[in-house]
Amino acid sequence: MADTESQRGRLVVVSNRIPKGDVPAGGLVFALHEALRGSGGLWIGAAAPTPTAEDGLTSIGSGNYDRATFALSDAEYEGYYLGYANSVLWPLFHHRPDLLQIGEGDFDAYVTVNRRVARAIANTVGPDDLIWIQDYHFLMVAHELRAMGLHNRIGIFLHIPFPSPTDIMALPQVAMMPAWLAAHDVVGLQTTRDVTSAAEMLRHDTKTQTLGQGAWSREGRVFSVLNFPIGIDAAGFEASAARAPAPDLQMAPNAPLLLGVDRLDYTKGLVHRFEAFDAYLSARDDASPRPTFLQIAPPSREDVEAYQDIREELERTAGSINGAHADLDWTPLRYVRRHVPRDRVAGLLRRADVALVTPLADGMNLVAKEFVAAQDGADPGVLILSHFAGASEQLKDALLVNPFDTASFARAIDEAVNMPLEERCARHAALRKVVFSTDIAWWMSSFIRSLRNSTPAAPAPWGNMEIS
Ligand code: GDG
Repeated sequence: MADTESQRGRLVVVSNRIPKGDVPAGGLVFALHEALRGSGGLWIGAAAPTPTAEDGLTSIGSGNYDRATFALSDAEYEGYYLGYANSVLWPLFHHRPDLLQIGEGDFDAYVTVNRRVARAIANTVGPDDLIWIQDYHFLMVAHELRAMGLHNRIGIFLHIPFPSPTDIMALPQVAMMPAWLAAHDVVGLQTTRDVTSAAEMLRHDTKTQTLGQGAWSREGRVFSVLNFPIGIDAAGFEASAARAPAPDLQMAPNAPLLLGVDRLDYTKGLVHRFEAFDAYLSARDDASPRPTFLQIAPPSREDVEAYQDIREELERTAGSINGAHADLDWTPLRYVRRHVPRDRVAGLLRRADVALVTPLADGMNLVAKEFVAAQDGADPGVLILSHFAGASEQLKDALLVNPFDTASFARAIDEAVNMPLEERCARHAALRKVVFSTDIAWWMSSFIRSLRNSTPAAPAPWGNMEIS
């Protein structure tokens, strides 16, 4: 970030996850680190849970910028993180209201943690500091800050989709949502689809008026809801993929490699993907080179029941596909349920002939962009991308599929495996242009510019919300 910007107030970033030691290369955490390294400022994130939690921040590092954690008790971790954030907001925002687990007391824990974070911010910021909140863990923080009388510019970026107007009705706190959003100056979403869903919700709120062009007004406050599609460190990822050692997969030299890389999450469409691969295997010409589909799926949120269910279902499906198609010298589906080092992921994304990025719902999906950056433009692989990934709004030259339609998904795999070089090159060149021109630096500067240019929060009669 330019020096002139840094002189206009500190950047204070809040995210649930914060690196406690070395900052891992790549990903959002790395991007936030890079931004703060340039501008200076403060990064606040959650500490590991302990039996009891006090207010305040604990410094965990300083240098170009400071890092600090807020405390979480074991009970708050259960209620705020596993409960309200990941068993209510996550499924709801990913169009899965059937998976909601509305636990008694979970929302109270969410309120407690959001208030603690807000108090910590209020105690540390100066009037010109910019506050940038990340994601669904902190939907109420800005509202709390306004209640405390803060007039700073506050932005939030939601990394996940915005729920549809019908799904959102399943949220017990739906009536509070417009006030939560209106407490920010800029609400950043991934796609225009998300902006449309948020607009639908705001239009139904009698206290909110549209001002056009993404601007809204509610009880005297003006705020914007805009989309800022997140990108990757495209040049950095391209370089690390190019220098990664070729993976030793023990495959026949001309055999196609299909690759999936996802956190093990029910939103990522892994079972549907396995079923489409099964249908493709059943229909393929036996004389063609035998493909391998490698799925890397490190577990996440294992304490949440829905994640245990999807893990069991995937294992059953993988077993039955290999049972039906494997031979003495061929395992068509390789399922690796563990975290793989980043340089090896980059090497695999470079080696892959086809990437399967087929979530049922996804804010953006960075793997789609990483695959494009990793590929060799002279002989590129093919990206199969779900319509339901936010990335599909930008990456229109991928082979776009509906993951629920197994037969056409299987045909797309066949088309990808057999696509002529000329078409692969043309599609890749178009995708590469998008991935490099809207990279992570572009995303950060677009958001921060929009936040800096927003109207400063006018003093407003801001009462504490009633929580029953
Ligand atoms: C949320 C939104 C949005 C995966 N397995 C391994 C590994 N990964 C890396 C990938 C990629 C990242 O994790 C996953 O990013 P995604 O974007 O695919 O998905 P979420 O984690 O769900 O992220 C999403 C994102 O926020 C950013 O706004 O795009 O929609 O849900 O970078 O490469 N990395 C390593 N080993 C693995 O086994 N090293």
